[in-house]
Amino acid sequence: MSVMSVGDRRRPATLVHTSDCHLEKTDGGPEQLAFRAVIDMAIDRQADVLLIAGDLFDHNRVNEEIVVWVAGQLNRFPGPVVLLVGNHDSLHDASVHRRHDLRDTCDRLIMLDHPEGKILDLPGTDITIWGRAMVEHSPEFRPLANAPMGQADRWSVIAAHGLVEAEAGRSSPMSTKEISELSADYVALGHVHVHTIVHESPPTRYSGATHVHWTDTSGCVVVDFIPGEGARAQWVSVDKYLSVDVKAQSSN
Ligand SMILES: [Mn+2]
Repeated sequence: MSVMSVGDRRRPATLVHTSDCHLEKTDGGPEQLAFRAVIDMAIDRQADVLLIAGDLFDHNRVNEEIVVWVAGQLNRFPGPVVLLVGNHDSLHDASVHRRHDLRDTCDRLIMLDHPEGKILDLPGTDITIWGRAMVEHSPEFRPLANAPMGQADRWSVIAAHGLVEAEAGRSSPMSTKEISELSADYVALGHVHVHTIVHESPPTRYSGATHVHWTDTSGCVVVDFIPGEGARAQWVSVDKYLSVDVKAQSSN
């Protein structure tokens, strides 16, 4: 169900939802181009919040060069950036996020870094985001377990990285039943690389990877929170921002 009240006083807000950026190489390739383009689009649209729903990095051994580049990109966005980890950058002891804490260089970055879940009230907005940090990508990890009830005076967003309607024994499972019982205005998923509308109420989507190799598309989901109506989500191509040569540029 969606959280809705008569006389909705929540301020309108726009959230950019991306995931599965799989950043690793610093060769100015399609992953870097797409990530940079998502940031440009979010700035252009004056989005209030940028949410990354897991797999920002491709693996836990990425070198410092790409971490520094990512920090530079995130710092270009003027609002809060919320980061959930995924199975490629999960939060175990050898995690890239433990070796290189992006919060050291990104003042506006907030991490959903608690294994049991963490609620964040985002500064300057009426958006609240909850998500559980994945430590091990295993069948026991249930990304939506113990999700809190949304509050009527906040835009409630749930972020999760895993597989909806996974076969038995697959890791990080979520069920359609669980999703339909969530009390939230929007559910932001990561893990599936193709943009997918998973559920209508609450609106639930996989943003898809910032760059999808096999279709050669780059984009993310823009979510507008509209008082009295709820969340209006749309996948947006970032093709028009791809032309700049990333490698030739500094972090700006
Ligand atoms: Mn994943």
